Amino acid sequence: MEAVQQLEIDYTTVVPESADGLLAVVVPGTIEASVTSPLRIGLAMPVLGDAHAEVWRTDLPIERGVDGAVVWSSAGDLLVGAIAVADAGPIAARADDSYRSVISFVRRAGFPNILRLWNQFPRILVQNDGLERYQAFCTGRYAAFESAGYSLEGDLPAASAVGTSGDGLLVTVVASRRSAGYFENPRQVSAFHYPRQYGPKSPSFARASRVETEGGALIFVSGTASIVGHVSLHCGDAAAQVDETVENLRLVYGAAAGRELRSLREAAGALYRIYVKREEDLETIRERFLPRIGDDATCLWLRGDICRAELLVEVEMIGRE
Ligand code: 3EB
Repeated sequence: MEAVQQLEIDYTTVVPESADGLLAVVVPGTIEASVTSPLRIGLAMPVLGDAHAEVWRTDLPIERGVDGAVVWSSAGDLLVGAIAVADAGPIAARADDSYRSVISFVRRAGFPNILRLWNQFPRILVQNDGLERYQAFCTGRYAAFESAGYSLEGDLPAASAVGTSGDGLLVTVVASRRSAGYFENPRQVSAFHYPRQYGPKSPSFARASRVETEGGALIFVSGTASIVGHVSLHCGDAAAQVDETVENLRLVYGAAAGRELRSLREAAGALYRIYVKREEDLETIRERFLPRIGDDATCLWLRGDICRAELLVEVEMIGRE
């Protein structure tokens, strides 16, 4: 008998009609999170290439619900939730509100271990009152984690924060009943230890997280870019940024997998989301990136703004061990 799969993620061009076995679908388009079956998580970013939906399937019975502004779906030990809030007033306050809601919800629901957060909001690099909106977002996120009792060092989930062309803040969460492991990259300063020059409060995320499931370990690698130490490298050079990013992914994935990878091709069946800042760099980035990953890997290419102006590409991964 095949092992029960708690979570399988595929890409399709057509969103399935039936909700059977669908934990969530991540659909490029407007930001939306609703409890219409299955949970539909909008991506306010254009897809570069064939339009694909990311389909999250499970063999386990699914529960779905709404809790305040959080819509959610769970199967076994895993829960997926999303909260969409209007981008009114300061982004720091919206980040603080939405994180408080998410953290309190996952705790009440019995899935207190947050594995992964995706943050999407527009005008990420626009300055307001001397702070970029991304930096303001980081202050609100930090405040929410702090007030929830996080140590903000070694107990933070994997994440990404990407600038969209939509409106509103969308936060998506994956959380577990089981405790998770959190991992860092030996050649990068942990984001939660970035120096003050990157903003008044450091970004609250781990480089990767890992949880055991019925079907093996699930690994989430955070948005990863051309950063060594805490410094962005290869400004203006998309191909060189890909090389640096691939090296970071290889090391972070290896840390979470507990084995050294000679190349990303050894992360069998991994899923990659690639955020490209300027569409004119797409071909350069594809040609450089695709030979570095396995033939069995799956990619979703999106047009999104990266949270440092000089970064042209960011890549995140989901893997199984
Ligand atoms: C970096 O390594 C690039 O603020 O949640 C990557 C992943 C980045 C997550 C976040 C930011 C975030 O600092 C930017």
